[in-house]
Amino acid sequence: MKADATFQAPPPGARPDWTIDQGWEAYSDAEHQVWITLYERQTALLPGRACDAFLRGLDALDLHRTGIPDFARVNEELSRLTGWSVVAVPGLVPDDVFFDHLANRRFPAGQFIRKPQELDYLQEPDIFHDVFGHVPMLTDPVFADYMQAYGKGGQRALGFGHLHNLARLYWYTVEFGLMETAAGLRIYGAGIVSSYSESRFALDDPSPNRLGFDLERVMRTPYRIDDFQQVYFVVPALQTLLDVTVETDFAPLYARLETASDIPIAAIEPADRVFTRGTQAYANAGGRT
Ligand code: HBI
Ligand code: FE
Repeated sequence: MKADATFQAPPPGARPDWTIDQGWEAYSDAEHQVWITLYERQTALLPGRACDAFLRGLDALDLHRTGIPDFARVNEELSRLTGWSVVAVPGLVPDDVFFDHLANRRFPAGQFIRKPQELDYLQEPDIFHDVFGHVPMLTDPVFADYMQAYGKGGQRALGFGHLHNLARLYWYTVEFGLMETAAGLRIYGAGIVSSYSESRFALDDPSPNRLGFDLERVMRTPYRIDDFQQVYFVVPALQTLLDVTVETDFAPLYARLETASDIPIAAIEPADRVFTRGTQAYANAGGRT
């Protein structure tokens, strides 16, 4: 059972809810410069690729200025728009702590920024991924409600011992989601919009499958954390995420998932709506290595 995860104490200096002070004054010029480099690379790429909600949020929060944003300033506007706030954490936090923050409309963001020599790939979410990638979407009222609903759902999933299934929903929507618009596919997932290479791969590369979003289907699909995704799921609108999360009774769904097998990562099922039948050439050639 994954339900009774052992209690993890916060690291020294962190509060019981794992938050820390951002310590904005202490960032070095070199750290601010990393933010500016990443910010300018992404914003040159994202018009016509990121969805309107993301681009509007980025604009509304003015995350640029002279480098790493000060959470106190971001929160003034963010809390006014949707009642969300950003809180600083040292890095990954335990699942129950993460969900408690989301359920209370607080987004835990890594306080540190990646090193200049690891601009493109890192293991733990840093402030650029968390703030540039996630926070603009939290200015959208529908997405804001979806994230809170996910936090509450995560708390229940822990109780059911089915977090591994619900985590796939987070992965294939909040982190790597695509949206269908009249102008074509657009990105809303934070893992994509914060990545220079995946912002292009996710939309343009012939390798990955791009399939219509279906909750149960997504929850049966494993994902990879070490390389570009082999499958992306496409929602018709952000409202779909909120509706499906609020309207689904997850208890019988988890009961069905007990016996349902996982779907191989690159498989296309008869019921899938296919936007792209990927070649899988990238993954078959060994991916990043
Ligand atoms: N902690 N800081 C941080 N960021 C996350 O995205 C995160 C986490 N802890 C747990 C966690 N995510 C997972 O529970 C979910 O994404 C499923
Ligand atoms: Fe993330």
